[in-house]
Amino acid sequence: MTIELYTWSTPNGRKISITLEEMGVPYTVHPINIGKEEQFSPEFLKISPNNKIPAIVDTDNGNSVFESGAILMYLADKAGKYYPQDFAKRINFGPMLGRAHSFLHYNPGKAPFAEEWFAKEAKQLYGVLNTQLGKSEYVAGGYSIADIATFPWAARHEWQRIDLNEYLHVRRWYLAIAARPAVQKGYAVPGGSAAIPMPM
Ligand SMILES: N[C@@H](CCC(=O)N[C@@H](CS)C(=O)NCC(=O)O)C(=O)O
Repeated sequence: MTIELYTWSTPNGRKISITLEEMGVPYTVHPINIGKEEQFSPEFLKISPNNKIPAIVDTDNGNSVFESGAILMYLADKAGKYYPQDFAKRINFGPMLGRAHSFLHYNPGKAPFAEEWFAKEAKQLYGVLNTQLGKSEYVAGGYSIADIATFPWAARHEWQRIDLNEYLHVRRWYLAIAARPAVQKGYAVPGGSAAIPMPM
């Protein structure tokens, strides 16, 4: 399989480049600079009708897939790797943390109630993750797309005002994932040089 990957340096984009690196699947990167509104170009909208990265085209069959969760399931299903068999374990860490980035990181001071709300949501999510990782080495048993979907969000813990030293199981898991060469390579896509933030 060869994949055309449309992406940018965000948690949702990194989920897919990390997965492709882990699977050893060849892929071509098409950077879509969302800061310059390239996601609204007519060519990109044919692939990603909701004008969001990430999106892929599978050159084996011409299938295009958008929504990071759908792409992870598509790739894991096709490769027969990293797919947790227990459906209840297919979790999504992202959407609330995306709101936390909007209010806490990009627009601090504009909406104090929302900042407080999403900082609390972030703490709650890290608490849930910490409990799960206290029982299991990885999010869903063995290393899987559940870890890959969660990691790039956790990599922005500082933006979410989260101290990983307060979530020691998450910290242990985070350091183990961050040490994987495929994760380091995939994390740097499409820029080529982004380093994974390390907890103090
Ligand atoms: N639920 C979607 C969210 C994708 C998403 O929010 N992508 C952002 C970047 S992380 C984007 O492309 N934003 C540009 C826009 O909304 O115009 C997924 O998981 O793929």
